[in-house]
Amino acid sequence: MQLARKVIDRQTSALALPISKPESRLYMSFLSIAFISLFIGGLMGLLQVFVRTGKFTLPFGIDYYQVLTVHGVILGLVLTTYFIIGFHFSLMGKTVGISDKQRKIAWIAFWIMVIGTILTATMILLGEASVLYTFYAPLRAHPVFYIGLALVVVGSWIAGFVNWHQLAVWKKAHPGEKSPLLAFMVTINTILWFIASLGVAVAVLIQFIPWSLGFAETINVLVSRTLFWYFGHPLVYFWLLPAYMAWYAIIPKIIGGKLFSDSLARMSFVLFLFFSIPVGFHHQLTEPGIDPTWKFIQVVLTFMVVIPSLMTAFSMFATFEITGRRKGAKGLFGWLKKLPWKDVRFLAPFIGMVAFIPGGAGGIINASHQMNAVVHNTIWVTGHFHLTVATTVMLTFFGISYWLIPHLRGRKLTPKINRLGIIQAIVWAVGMSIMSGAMHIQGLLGGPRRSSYSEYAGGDQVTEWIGYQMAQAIGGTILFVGILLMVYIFIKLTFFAPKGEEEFPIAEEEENAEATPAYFENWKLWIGITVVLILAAYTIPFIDIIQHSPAGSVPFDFPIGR
Ligand code: HAS
Repeated sequence: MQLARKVIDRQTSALALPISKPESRLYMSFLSIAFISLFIGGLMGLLQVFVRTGKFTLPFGIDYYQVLTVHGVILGLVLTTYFIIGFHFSLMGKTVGISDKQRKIAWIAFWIMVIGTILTATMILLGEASVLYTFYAPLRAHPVFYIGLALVVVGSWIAGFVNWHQLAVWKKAHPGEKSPLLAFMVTINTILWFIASLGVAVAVLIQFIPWSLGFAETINVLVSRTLFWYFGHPLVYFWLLPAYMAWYAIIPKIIGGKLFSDSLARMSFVLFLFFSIPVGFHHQLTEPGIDPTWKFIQVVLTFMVVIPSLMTAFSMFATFEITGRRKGAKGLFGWLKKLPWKDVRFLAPFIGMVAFIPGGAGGIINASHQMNAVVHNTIWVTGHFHLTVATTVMLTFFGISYWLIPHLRGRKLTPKINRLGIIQAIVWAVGMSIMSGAMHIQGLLGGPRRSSYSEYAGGDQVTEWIGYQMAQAIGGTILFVGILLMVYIFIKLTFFAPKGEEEFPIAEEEENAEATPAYFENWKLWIGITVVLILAAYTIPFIDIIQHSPAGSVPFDFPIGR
């Protein structure tokens, strides 16, 4: 059955809801924490690349791994989660609305997350939690570190529940209508987040907290890592999907085009929900204690999760070409000239898309069992995620900020800030190409990841790495300039840009678009299939892991003697 397209489509920007001042305050609070995190995390990154040249030592006895933990936690977990939740709320507020009660609960979510973040950050800064963002057992942190993380997750769940309620209220008021595309996408991403973070919540509550409090002497390392990666891989799609929301539903409007296909966009999000969770073993391909058959099954599922990204690439090319040709483009690639290269709202995410071509290809290499043996635990992997999350996702988030922040603040994106933004995006692309390129090559030469400067007792192979570490320092310094520019732009857009109205760009569907099939609203079906896939991929190997695990590990406290 097809849903009749009789109703006004909330997708269209002309009909989108206004955002009130109290709403803006809520959304901006999330975004502000994201930008503060960008500055702190970026500064830590700069220190790291300097240390790894071998020419710089951290002052005041600060430890490299403490700095690395701040960097990973604050950029990988704090910046992303706060930006995404702020963006999710803005999209929901714009398309389905938020009631006063829902907004109040959203504030509770915000404060729980802030308290959790402060607790976790304090422990890292006190040197009680130098366990990196993956907090792999048997490295042990102070219990407060884990409690803080648990609070961040709980806060994010509450935010997700509010989003679900927002959509439910809207659906009740609009019986028979399809949910607005962006609200549909936010709902998928919050469901994905909720199901995935159950894994890390179980690990933290049942394993890490009792163990770090001394109630349990040992920890089952393999179980904890398996639960972590059950969460850790969907986590990367929780980062990616908001970028895809902008690519599908916002970029077409910015370039003067239309949404290519509402159904294709929804389908790709549904596929992400299905396939992003039952694939965690591809992070554990070299881990002993997991039957290779199950690793193989999860690798096959990993290749399935590539498909929605390929659908997205297809959709973006189609949007660009159709829009360009409508504007009179001729020849095979003439449409490229018609894209708004001087509009930072487009250029920054576009560079992100281009970066995802090598970034995604790198992911496919990582997922291939034999090639994973070459790159696992090398700095190649660090290069991979600096292309994917730190370029594709971040540049798209920056692109979003150029219109979202002035829209929320009642200000304008001026031509001057636009120009500065273009410089920022180019600086980022140059810095990241140098840094991430050097990381990829050094990884292929065997350079390890998660490591401070070391000559490893002077092996020949190690001397090959030094030049690449120097290149990483050059790239990292250029990137830090990019961070300073971005923080400056954020402050300017928030407080000093001229008052005015900035558009919240939401693309409309093509006039003659096919109606979106009604089954897309069948949430029970999507969640049911997701659960079945997870159970199929995890039940037997998990029982196997528990039954055949070696003895648990006693804690390792770092720095030693802590
Ligand atoms: Fe990954 C490790 C596999 C995507 C992030 N990944 C990581 C880690 C992070 C991360 C943080 O299988 C490290 C975790 C740790 O600390 O240990 N990854 C994949 C695969 C994909 C993938 C198969 N990763 C991502 C994304 C991330 C991310 C997205 C963040 C946002 N990854 C792995 C594996 C490992 C791993 C293993 C473990 C390695 C190990 O051994 O430790 C896929 O989703 C990629 C599919 C993407 C594509 C690209 C499609 C291209 C598009 C752009 C189109 C461009 C246009 C513009 C339209 C197939 C959509 C062009 C226009 C022009 C005119 C040119």
